[in-house]
Amino acid sequence: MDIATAPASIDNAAEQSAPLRLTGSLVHPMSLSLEALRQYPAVTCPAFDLRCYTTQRFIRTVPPYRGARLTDLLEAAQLRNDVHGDFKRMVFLAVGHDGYFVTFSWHELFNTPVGQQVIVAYECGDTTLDAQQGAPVLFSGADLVPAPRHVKRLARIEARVLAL
Ligand SMILES: Nc1nc2c(c(=O)[nH]1)N[C@H]1C(S)=C(S)[C@@H](COP(=O)(O)O)O[C@H]1N2
Ligand SMILES: [Mo]
Repeated sequence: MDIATAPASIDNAAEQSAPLRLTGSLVHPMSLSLEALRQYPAVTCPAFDLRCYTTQRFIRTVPPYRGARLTDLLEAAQLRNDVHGDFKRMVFLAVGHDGYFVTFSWHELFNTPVGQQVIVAYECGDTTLDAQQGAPVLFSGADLVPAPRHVKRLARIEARVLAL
């Protein structure tokens, strides 16, 4: 019996089906499967060159992503606004399964053109993405250097109100 590989395959199966969670300062925290993401209006972004910010290394040209807007998902989950002005101090963490994470501010998402191009993708070109291919992928299409806010295996979006 191969006792070394059995638990690993169970963990792998669990992670494959793990839904994207929307957590934190929300009226309706949510869990969204790849199928559930398809219930939201689909947007397609242009193909782009993936380039690392740190090294400036060209990684590859990525075909057009198709997915749901992050702002549409957050509107469905409804942001809490417990204290007047909370949105001014609200940030969002986009966390990958490996612990890699990046941030967005409320103003960036809801009050600049950047937010209109932040998508949670489940298709790339002609390919439907599964977890092994990195789905769901968070992608910020207006960024000058796209790799940092291109989060593979997105696990969680957390809304937080910052305090001094
Ligand atoms: N989940 C996750 N996404 C990530 C990263 C990571 O470490 N984990 N690194 C980012 C950075 S800094 C770069 S340069 C690219 C690397 O893309 P590649 O793994 O396809 O080469 O992925 C981005 N997305
Ligand atoms: Mo990078």
